[in-house]
Amino acid sequence: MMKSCFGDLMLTMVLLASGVRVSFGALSSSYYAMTCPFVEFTVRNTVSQALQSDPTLAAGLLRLHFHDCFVQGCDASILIDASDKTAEKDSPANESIRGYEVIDQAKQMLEAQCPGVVSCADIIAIAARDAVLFAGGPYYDVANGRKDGRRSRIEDTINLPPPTLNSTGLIQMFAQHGFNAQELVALSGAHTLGAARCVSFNQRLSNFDSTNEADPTMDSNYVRMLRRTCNTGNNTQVGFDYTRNRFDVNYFYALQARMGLLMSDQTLYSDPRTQSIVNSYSMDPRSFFSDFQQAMIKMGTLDIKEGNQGEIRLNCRKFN
Ligand code: HEM
Ligand SMILES: *[C@@H]1O[C@H](CO)[C@@H](O)[C@H](O)[C@H]1NC(C)=O
Ligand SMILES: *[C@@H]1O[C@H](CO)[C@@H](O)[C@H](O)[C@H]1NC(C)=O
Ligand SMILES: CC(=O)N[C@H]1CO[C@H](CO)[C@@H](O)[C@@H]1O
Repeated sequence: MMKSCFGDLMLTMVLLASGVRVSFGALSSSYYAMTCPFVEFTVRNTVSQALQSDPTLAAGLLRLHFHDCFVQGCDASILIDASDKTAEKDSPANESIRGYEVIDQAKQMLEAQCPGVVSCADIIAIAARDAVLFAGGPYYDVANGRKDGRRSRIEDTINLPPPTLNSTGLIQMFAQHGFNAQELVALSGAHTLGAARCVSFNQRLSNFDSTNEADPTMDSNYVRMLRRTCNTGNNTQVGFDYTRNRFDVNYFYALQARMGLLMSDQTLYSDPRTQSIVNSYSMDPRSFFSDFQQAMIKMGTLDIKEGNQGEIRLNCRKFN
């Protein structure tokens, strides 16, 4: 490991004194303290500039981290470009993922400062955290030390939840990654940011369950509004809540008003096992923020590659 124990210790003591979480498994808050001290500063500046010209990128960066971590662990496998279109990002599940250029830009600046030191996986984790912060969400400490993976296969995206899953399916899938129902709801709260394309929910608008009707868990005026909007095409985007660039609890209000956009959103309110959690987050934003922080820290540690299991990519889109 390329870092000084002494410097690490000093920083650890400072962080401990300030009550900040210091390490999680193999990861450490001070991982780059000696080798690339301005890593957080650099990523934050890059994200800040990107969001100033396009605030909707906050959602893109947050989703990028989710899709990275749920497939093969947080190892930047999502970033790989494959000329034969067989990488993770070529999966329909990854269609519409945004923010790749922001990661490239941060990586380029970091390569200039400290070549070959900072992993793309760590950049994604920090960028997602900063995106949430700039959108008005909670700040949490990101521990670093993830290595970049050497595998990115379209078939691995089977680990991502489809938007048509009901609560039972979601609870099962999240349990496979070590999350309970409460963490599922907290993480789904990420949909306070961003939008979905009509293709992701139009199966709910008509002929649902072959009944010729819309999904009965949807508000009927909302159904009409969505049908009108989606007439313009399957790629039309609809925000998950009224404030798509603002990290708040409006997503949970939407679920209570039966205006959850995806089946996988509304089902969290239909199921008694998760409805009470939706209700408590809607009433108490602080508890949502705090559970979201904890769940994001946990998500950021899924299947971390250590040592020889991974590498520090020089270009985030290519294996070394
Ligand atoms: C619970 C299961 C989940 C399902 C089924 C799901 C599914 C989806 C789908 C279908 C979209 C819209 C894609 C499109 O039509 O373009 C989307 C967008 C999004 N998802 Fe999720 N998601 C889930 C959980 C999460 C989690 C855990 C996070 C982050 C922690 C997340 C973050 C986002 C964000 C921020 C967007 C908006 C992206 C943008 O506007 O560019 N999602 N999700
Ligand atoms: C959820 O979906 C599964 C598989 O599609 C189905 O078997 C199950 O009955 C559904 N559960 C509920 C509560 O709707
Ligand atoms: C949108 O997608 C649905 C299938 O999900 C398809 O039946 C329909 O023809 C598509 N509409 C347009 C305008 O492409
Ligand atoms: C950004 C990106 O690479 N998106 C790809 C997602 O998957 C589809 C295929 O399903 C590709 O066409 C997109 O280019």
